[in-house]
Amino acid sequence: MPEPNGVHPAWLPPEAFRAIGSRRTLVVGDDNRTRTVRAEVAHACARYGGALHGDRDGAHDLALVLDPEAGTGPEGFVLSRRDGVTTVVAGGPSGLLYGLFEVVRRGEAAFGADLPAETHRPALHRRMLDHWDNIDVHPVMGQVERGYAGGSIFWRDGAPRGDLARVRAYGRLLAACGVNAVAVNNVNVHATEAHLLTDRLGEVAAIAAELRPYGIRVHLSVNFASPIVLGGLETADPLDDGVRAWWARTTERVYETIPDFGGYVVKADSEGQPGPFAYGRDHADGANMLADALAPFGGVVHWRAFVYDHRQDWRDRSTDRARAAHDHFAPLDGRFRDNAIVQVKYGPIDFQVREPVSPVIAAMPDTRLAVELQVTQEYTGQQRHVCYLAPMWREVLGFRPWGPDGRAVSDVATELVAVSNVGDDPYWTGHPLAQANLYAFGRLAWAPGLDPADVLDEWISLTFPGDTGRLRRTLHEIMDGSWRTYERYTAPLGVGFMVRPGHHYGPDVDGYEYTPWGTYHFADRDGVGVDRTRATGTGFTGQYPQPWSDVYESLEECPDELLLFFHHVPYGHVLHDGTTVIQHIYDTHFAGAEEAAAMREQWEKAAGDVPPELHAKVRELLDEQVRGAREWRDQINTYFFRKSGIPDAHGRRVY
Ligand code: BDP
Repeated sequence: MPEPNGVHPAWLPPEAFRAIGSRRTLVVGDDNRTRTVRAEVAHACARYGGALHGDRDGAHDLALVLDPEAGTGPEGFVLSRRDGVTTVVAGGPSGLLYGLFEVVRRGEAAFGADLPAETHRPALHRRMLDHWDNIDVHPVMGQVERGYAGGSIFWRDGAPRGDLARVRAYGRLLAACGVNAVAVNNVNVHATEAHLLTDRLGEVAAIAAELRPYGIRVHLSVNFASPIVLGGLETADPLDDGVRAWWARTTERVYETIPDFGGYVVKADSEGQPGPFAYGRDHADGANMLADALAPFGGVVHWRAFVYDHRQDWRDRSTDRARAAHDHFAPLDGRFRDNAIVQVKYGPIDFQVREPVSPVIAAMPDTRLAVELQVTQEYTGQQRHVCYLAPMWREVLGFRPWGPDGRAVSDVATELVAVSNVGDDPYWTGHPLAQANLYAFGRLAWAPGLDPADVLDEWISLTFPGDTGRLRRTLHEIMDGSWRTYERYTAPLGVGFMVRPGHHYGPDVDGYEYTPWGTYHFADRDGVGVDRTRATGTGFTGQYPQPWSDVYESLEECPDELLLFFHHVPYGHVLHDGTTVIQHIYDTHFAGAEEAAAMREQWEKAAGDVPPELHAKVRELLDEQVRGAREWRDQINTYFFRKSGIPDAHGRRVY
């Protein structure tokens, strides 16, 4: 498919289709996604000399067959190879599309040795990206809230961009990594954006029309106060008949315009957004009211559990932001409708580089849960630093809240959602290597057990098909460990934040320490960390089931990387590896900054393996990463040296 002008084809350059394009392919089926499959194959054949058939009797090398009897579910497919023919049989049209992209991923290997039938099905049934895009340029947050890849691909300066080819190219990229839902606008729904639900719905419909052929449904963030803001009602009380009727009518109109509309996303009673609390109602009342409006049309509401008091008294040590989501939501388990999905951030605080898995995930057995990740790197380098996040997500998805014999997070969640890192940047994601995070999100949502290094390999071979193996080695050296490198040079041992307030880029150890946001480290001359134990702290450890509740409570058993999340300890406290906390801080910060410098050196080897503009862009960003890592190192080390008075055991300069 042709790329919109000036846009990098990311993981679908024309060469990725060479293996298919040079063969004879049969495509059977007739619906919008099969037509997409056919168009993809035809385009590849036009380039590489292969042929597209519709006739089962003709000779072919690849058969892509839609067969409702296949028993694979709507998105699954069976892939096999026998007698010189590779076959994909899919039970539904989206399955055919995913089967095509699986063949693309395998390239020539899909046409080699025989392959016994393999059934592929997504582990998580909805794999969704939340765009925090605004229509207007927000005075503080800009066009895309926490967007580090330029403006929105949907809107510019208050109006639709009209670049629908780009939206379609985006849908194609998402389908190729398995994403099947997109919420198009910011969860903080400002005045202009609220209108997308009613008089500006046509703008959403236009996006939906481009994404539909790629099996992606469109969702909308809505303002809980819409009946007042848009409908002229006096209340938005979820139990009020007039309010319920307004939502029912409005939702009906949405489905008249977009029959396959996915549903609503709601951030309520959080960081200033309106919600049911104003009427003495709870989150289940609010979510169920919207769920009822959506149910007749098969829609769902994603109700975010990111609810906490952002105006807390920092002197009051009994309040704990980490507790908030569980305190609000766990008591409501069992009260949500089947089409109301509670969307929980992976950690209890806010997308930090290291947090324990949110206890809410284990606390709502009778509720459908979506786990929310942040692909946009708000707290992990803002797409100026290389930070390949798949290893972190793999840990989160594989975490077993009830211990080694219990289920994993990926078994408990029914969906995976992430804040998108895409914008109108030519490379889509600002940092060209941040594309790998977007790709990995989709792949892990499809198959949470995938090895992050293998996913990176997939992304590399799809994105740089000409590579002889040298670029792959370089990228693995740079990216495999980049999350841990980022962790090393930023806030230590799970304590989190220490970022500059507002924009959240770069270090400011005390930036949030005496503010109402609830993100504290409590460093003083004797020690650092947040006491969240039941014995002497906020009691947060009690929100976990066993064995984690006791593991986190115990100073001896608590994993080092989360020590300061759960405990306030003296600087001389000895970690499991025998180093003290203060020495660990110095060592990791020196190491992290050195690793960043090594990444920049390694990238030099890639000159000649990637287009020169891409090489130059990444080099420039790595320069910034090296600068940033040193700044973090120096501020963190100096801060803790001054607090503790304890010098570095190796005599390095820490002040
Ligand atoms: C925080 C972001 C803020 C978002 C909020 C959210 O700083 O911009 O509005 O998360 O998830 O991390 O709603």
